[in-house]
Amino acid sequence: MTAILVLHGPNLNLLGQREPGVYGTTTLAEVDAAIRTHAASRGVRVECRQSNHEGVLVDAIQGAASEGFAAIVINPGALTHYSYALRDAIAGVSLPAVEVHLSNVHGREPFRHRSVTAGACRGQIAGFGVHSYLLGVEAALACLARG
Ligand code: CA2
Repeated sequence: MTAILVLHGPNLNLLGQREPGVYGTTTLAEVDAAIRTHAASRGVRVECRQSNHEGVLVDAIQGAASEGFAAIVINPGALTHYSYALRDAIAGVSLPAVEVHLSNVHGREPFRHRSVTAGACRGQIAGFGVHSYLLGVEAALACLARG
């Protein structure tokens, strides 16, 4: 069965607990449950992990292929805007990666308009709340289907 690794970056563990006006009231556990339900409906397995640490995310990306994952869906959080280490990790693996964001980063503060990681991904999905992740799974599957 195809397996997709879903990575959540720094502070996303706070979802549903702070800033509901920006990020909604859905908790990370509920986001992960929605991703798993969607993935099951598409006949794929997902594993969701969150870390507040750049290096842990880099290690997860580097190890994804050997752990049996076929693709990565990643919300790098604020690392999106400045982590060349994460960008290099994504660029350094052969797996397709899809960047997702809950909020529409392009309609927010100027520093959020730039993603240093998206260029190493197949593409970026932003602004659809929890649905961004489900669309991210769909995009990852499309990448796998077309090779
Ligand atoms: O919109 C997104 O998904 C972001 O990746 C979320 C990041 C932000 O830095 C990016 O610019 C856009 C922030 C994640 C932190 O989430 C929180 C949730 C609740 C309370 C505080 C932070």
